[in-house]
Amino acid sequence: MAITDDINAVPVPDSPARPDLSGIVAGFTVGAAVGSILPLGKGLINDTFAVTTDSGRYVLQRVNQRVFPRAERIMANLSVLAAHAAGTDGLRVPALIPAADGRPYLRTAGGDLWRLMELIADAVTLERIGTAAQAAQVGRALGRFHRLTQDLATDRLEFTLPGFHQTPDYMFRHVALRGQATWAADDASVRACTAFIDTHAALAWVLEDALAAGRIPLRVTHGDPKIDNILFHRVDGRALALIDLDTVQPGLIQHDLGDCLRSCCNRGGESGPSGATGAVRFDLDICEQILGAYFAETRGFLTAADLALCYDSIRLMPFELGLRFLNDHLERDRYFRVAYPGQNLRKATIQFALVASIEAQEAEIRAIIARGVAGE
Ligand code: GN1
Ligand code: MG
Repeated sequence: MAITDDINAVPVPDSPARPDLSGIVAGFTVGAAVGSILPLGKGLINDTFAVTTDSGRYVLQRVNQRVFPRAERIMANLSVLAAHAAGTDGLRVPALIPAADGRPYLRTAGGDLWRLMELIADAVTLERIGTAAQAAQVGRALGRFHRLTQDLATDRLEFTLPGFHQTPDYMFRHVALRGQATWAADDASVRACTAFIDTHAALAWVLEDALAAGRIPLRVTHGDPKIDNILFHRVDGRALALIDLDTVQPGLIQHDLGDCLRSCCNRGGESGPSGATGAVRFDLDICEQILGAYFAETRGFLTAADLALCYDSIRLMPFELGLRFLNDHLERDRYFRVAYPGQNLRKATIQFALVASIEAQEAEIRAIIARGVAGE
């Protein structure tokens, strides 16, 4: 199928057969006997494994080509980012291990694309934020990423996922799906979601309008700074790196900030606590710690227009993800990996409940932003 820039299109499926993981690792220049290969992390898009060999530990990933049909762009961006980060403190870019032919990836006969990366030592991910210090580390890490990339010209980076955070596109898709997915029309949860979307439609345009009007610029973004994508030092708890760099591309830092907060301030997690979604709450204490540390790193280059959009970014990103989960449910789970049918719908409901919690605490959140900006 043709490669396309349409984010909603679904080209080449990855081969369904169970891959020969040891054979794949042997195709890279690790030059050592392969020991264990175990699933790693909870990513919804790529397949990820931790590999142990005689010479060290690595991360093996099959890039999901339905989502990233132009994976070579990811590799190009990683090289630019690694060169830019070289010698700086606080932005670690995991090194890619070359395949036997010297390329930074390996393509199997079936067309799958694999890459092998160094595994950052002594690093752990957190299931959720447990302490104020951890929250501050998150804000610091994201702020450093933005600070260290603010002098990296966006035209040096490729768009790995065109349209990724263009919320209006997900709205247009949603409107089309309402007409198509008649099988879901009577479901009470779907109806509750669509009613919520109808009352919030204008929100989808808030950042795109600001960009189009020239009020905020495109900058280098991570694209997916959720809690699972932050590595912490196993002993001292410092944030060591932002990982999952596939979506590093020109974008709006507001997307990153909103996405980070929607992930970290939702203590129940994306799949929610067992039981009612009424318990979903946006945690103000975590928000305050993250923003305080984030603004401490980014003071001096964020503009008044950037800051004025902060609150709207915080409610936009869970809204966008809710839309994306719901759209995927209506498309019968083609994009996000699901553990059971209906999980995307449940996750959509949780994201919309998070938006509602943010809106119920608007005054407090605006006060937190003001304090963070002032450095109080
Ligand atoms: C996806 O693959 P993973 O889990 O890192 C998604 C993000 C979502 C996230 C929600 C390329 O990230 O945009 O916020 O799930 N990545 C892509 O958990 O769509
Ligand atoms: Mg990701």
